[in-house]
Amino acid sequence: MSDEHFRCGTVALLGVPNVGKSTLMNYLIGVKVAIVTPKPQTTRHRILGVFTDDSRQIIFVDTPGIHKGSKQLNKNMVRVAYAAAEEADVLAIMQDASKPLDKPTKMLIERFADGRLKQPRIHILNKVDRADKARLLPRLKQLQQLDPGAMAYIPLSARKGIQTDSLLNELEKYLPEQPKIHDPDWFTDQSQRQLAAEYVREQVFLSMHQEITFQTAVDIERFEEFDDVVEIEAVILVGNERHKPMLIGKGGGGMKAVGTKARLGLEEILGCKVRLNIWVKVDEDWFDHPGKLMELGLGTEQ
Ligand SMILES: Nc1nc2c(ncn2[C@@H]2O[C@H](COP(=O)(O)OP(=O)(O)O)[C@@H](O)[C@H]2O)c(=O)[nH]1
Ligand SMILES: [Mg+2]
Repeated sequence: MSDEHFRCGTVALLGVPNVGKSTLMNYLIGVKVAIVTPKPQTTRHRILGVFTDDSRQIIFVDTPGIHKGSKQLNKNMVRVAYAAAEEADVLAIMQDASKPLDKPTKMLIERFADGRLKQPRIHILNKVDRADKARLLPRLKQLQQLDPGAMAYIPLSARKGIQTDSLLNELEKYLPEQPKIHDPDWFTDQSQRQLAAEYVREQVFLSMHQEITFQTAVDIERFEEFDDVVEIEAVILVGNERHKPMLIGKGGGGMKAVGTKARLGLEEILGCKVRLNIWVKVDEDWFDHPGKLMELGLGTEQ
């Protein structure tokens, strides 16, 4: 295809926590660049995932879910999501179609439907693999009433890859005609170091209770590449002394399981052997300190 008709632009993935934004982006680009867990607020910062084929390059911006929360970390996360929306060419607003439309989702839709942001809006009804088919049509109608000005309403399953091609084709229509911005081999803005931190955090999120995961962050203190192995030293920060033994587990078993699973994932994405050492450190209330958040890459300037 000649460059003349190539389309390239950015799509902000927006929605309340847990609707499947990160799952969708990973599925579309074919690599897990954004971690996924059943816990809300898994995604903490903006992550780019780039899909490229012969005729288009779609730069997805995965965002933290838009939610309420009083801590500085919550506020930063929501700010990051709105900033991504302002800069995007298209807004993809996602909801979980397997559950009744909840109030936060409704408020979010209304907020974008007011037209303050001029970009075209496409609504995604995710998790249709788990949704009651009879409820889908009324749900689509309800959505059309909430946001009659949207360009499309697309039911799909990010996990199963159902109808995701329709989404790509629909998104493409609203991207500017311009040559690709990124090299087709480049699929994310996440550094290997960031991926390492996120893969460890994913395992902590999967194994621990939500009360603990919110207060957990991962910092990579050393990331060193050798010919056939990458050595990584990771520190898991917990916000409370009580959480440390819970995380480490009996005889260190909890930590060992987290380490093994994170290492296997990293070996796959980095394509080489990984030696991973993990330490746990207490840093009281790190999630409410703007300076500490900046240090961890969780400030608003990202
Ligand atoms: N059944 C089903 N589950 C999904 C689908 N997409 C995402 N999920 C699950 O929903 C949870 C939240 O997904 P995630 O991508 O982290 O949501 P995010 O917070 O919006 O980024 C995870 O447990 C996913 O496996 C889907 O299409 N079908
Ligand atoms: Mg996410």
